[in-house]
Amino acid sequence: MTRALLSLGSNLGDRSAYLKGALDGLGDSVVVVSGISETPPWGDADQPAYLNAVVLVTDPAADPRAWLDRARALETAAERVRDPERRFGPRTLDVDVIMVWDADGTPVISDDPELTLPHPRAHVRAFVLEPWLEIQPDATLPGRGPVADLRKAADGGSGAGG
Ligand code: PH2
Ligand code: MG
Ligand code: MG
Repeated sequence: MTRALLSLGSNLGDRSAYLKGALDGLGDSVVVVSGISETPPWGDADQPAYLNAVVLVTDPAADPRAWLDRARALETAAERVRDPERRFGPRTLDVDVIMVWDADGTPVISDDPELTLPHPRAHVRAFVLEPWLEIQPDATLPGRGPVADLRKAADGGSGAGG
């Protein structure tokens, strides 16, 4: 049994439908979903506003790599086109793995460049911290501290995307 916290974002096309498609795709793995909020773009300011949410998921077998594969499959199903010139540009669907907990509830820490855990920029992103607090008010980000404190320090606007 592993759990993961995924962040969902969309700022192209029918944003609500893309988020709903992702939640449907996660199916029985979904434990709890935050509300969906419209947020100003981080990173490249020159793009439409996002709809963002986070979702806590669980699976008897999924390891961190499997969560990443599922995230990518959801993005592909949403017809996401990757622009190599614009890493933080607009997208139909972005699914980021923010945290993974192992079978006994211990957070997985990893510096694997393909899947760094916890997500290396989660602590400064209001669009992740705010909905996370909503579903886990006592959450802590390993190495960074209580999510409630991080949320107070994070601004809602500019910052590195990804
Ligand atoms: N994702 C990005 C870049 N900027 N801004 C907001 N508000 N929400 C996002 O999900 C987001 C972003 C690239 O992943
Ligand atoms: Mg991503
Ligand atoms: Mg992202």
